[in-house]
Amino acid sequence: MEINSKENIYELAWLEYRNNISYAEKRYFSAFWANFRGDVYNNIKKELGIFSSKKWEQNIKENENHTGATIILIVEKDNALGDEGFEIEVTDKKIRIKAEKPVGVLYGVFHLLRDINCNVSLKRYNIRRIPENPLRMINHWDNMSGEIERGYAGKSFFFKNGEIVINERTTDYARLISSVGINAVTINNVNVYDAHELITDKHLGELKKLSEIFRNYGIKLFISISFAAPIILGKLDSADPLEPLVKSWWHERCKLIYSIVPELGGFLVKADSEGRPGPFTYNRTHADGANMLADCLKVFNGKIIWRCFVYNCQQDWRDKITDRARSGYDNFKPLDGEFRENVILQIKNGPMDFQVREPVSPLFGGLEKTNQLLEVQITQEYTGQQKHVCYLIPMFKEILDFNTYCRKDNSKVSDIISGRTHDRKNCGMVAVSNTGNDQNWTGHDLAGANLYGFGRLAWDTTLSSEEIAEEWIKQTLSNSKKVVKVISSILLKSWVSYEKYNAPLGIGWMVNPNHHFGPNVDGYEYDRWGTYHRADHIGIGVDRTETGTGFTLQYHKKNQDVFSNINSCPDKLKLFFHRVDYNFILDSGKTLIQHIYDSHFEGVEDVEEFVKEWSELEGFIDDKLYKRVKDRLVFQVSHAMEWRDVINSYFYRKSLILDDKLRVIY
Ligand code: GCV
Repeated sequence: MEINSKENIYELAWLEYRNNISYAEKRYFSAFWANFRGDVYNNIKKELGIFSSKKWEQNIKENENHTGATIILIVEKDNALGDEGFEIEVTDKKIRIKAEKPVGVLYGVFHLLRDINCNVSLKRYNIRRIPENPLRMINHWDNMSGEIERGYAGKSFFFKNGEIVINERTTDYARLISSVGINAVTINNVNVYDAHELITDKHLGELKKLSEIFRNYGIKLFISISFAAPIILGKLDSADPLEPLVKSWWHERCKLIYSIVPELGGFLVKADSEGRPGPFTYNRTHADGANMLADCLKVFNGKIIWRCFVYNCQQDWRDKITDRARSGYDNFKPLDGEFRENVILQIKNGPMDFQVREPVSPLFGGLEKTNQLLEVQITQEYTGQQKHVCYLIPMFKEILDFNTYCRKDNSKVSDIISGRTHDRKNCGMVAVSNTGNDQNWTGHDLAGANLYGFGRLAWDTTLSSEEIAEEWIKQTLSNSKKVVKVISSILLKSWVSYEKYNAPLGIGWMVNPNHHFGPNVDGYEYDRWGTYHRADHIGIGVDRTETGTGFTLQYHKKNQDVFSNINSCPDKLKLFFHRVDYNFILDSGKTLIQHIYDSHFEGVEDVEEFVKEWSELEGFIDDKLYKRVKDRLVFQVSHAMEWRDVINSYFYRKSLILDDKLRVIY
């Protein structure tokens, strides 16, 4: 349901601050005192006010004397806390939140409010928190028309009919993402179709306003730009990054932009990818392109975030040499060390494109002298489009925990992107947003857990999927034990259940081309935009080892050895790395074909179980919410059945091997 802008009734997701009058910490929330002032201070004051009144219908006032129970907010030197860290200490009379910068205090306040909301006891509460990843970003794929590419939660709340929209929802959004520690956001699509003019006089005034709203919640505004802007806007006949006219056009443009929007964080660029313009047209490298822009932004402290999603999207089916999985590494590894310090390479978690299961991109661990940002997707393009429940935090945890073996120690993905491995500061995590103008922000009510969870995980990658789910449920839906238990159980199983009825064992891509919803085993096999599984009557998969495309060689030795041997390669990725016969025996002891049949039946049974579990919540949560989720789960069952039947029937007809259990396979 789209929000009704006239009534301005927005659900505030995990910032609803449900009433809980009896709670002991109420007494601290009648007074506060701060030793600093400014825009961030104003937001902190507002936040404390909203919390106090929503939770306890109580006013909180600034109190100079701060004699009684008071919240004390302090900005003071403490180098170890850095720009965003904070410390909270609770005594009988005071809650003291200290940071180096006002934004650290803001994060501390959000942390405290979260803990109170989750019923964490404030007895002996004494904590220090510093974010693990320097950059914690959200990318929106919003077009200026108001449509969202791969958006499943309504229209954009940033754009409408070619204009920037700024209203109460903008601030609500800033509050939401700031409260989970997000500190950067791009508002427009990386495919810059209709947003060339964002960097012209026409929109800079509005961008300035947006950047200030975000700044006051500790968030840097970024925008996506087109590499061809000198041609489109400047009427030059080239966008060659080494061409003096092009360089000076960008210099002048950046001066103009920063004269009006001095707070801008920088640009995000998708170049030479899926038809987007880029340096390849001029026989230049991605380093040439990114560095030229980085030089323009350096004086303004701006950053260039440059995507590594570069591949041949028109691979002919007869071409068995090209391997899309190789392309990120092939394109960027040779440039390692050539990028300016204010360039950050944004790398998708896997070498393909946000499939339900992929190995980690070998660029992590491959690049050693380049700033890196891990890109994940919380908009559920390939994971059920927010019609299926699919809690993605367990997937992100696996990615972060992957050991690249690029060093003896500190060589997990989480070490690399936090800067620990290579001692870097311009690095972190980014997610493609799952939000829109739907009243609940994310279409599927349970998809809110992915937005919340991404922020929490980007701040602290050691948090568990269980902890994050529990926090989100308690704040957003209910503190009741039963509700927490049922919804946690559904969320925590949902990714693996989705995987069970999706494309098997890491092969990916068995979706309908273009919109990517629903099963179509040969959709991309016969599409011009080809990505191939090469199934025949004997087996399926592409040999990506040294005897095949050589993709496994892009990993460090230990991983190479695991992935390139069909027996040591984990089942869950077997079909990503190997061509496997239907009769091959997997680690589970089953043949490949029997695994495919069984997992697809199991996947449906899992979702049927979700419906049963959810039904236990009738009367325990808001009725409308109960019904909305129930409807989606019921749909999910029928869609999972479609997946099961299409996939099983395809493999049965290819292999002509009967299911051991003789279930109905069409
Ligand atoms: C924004 C996939 C998606 C595209 C997306 C692209 C990207 O190909 O289907 O919609 O474009 O990834 O990440 O740039």
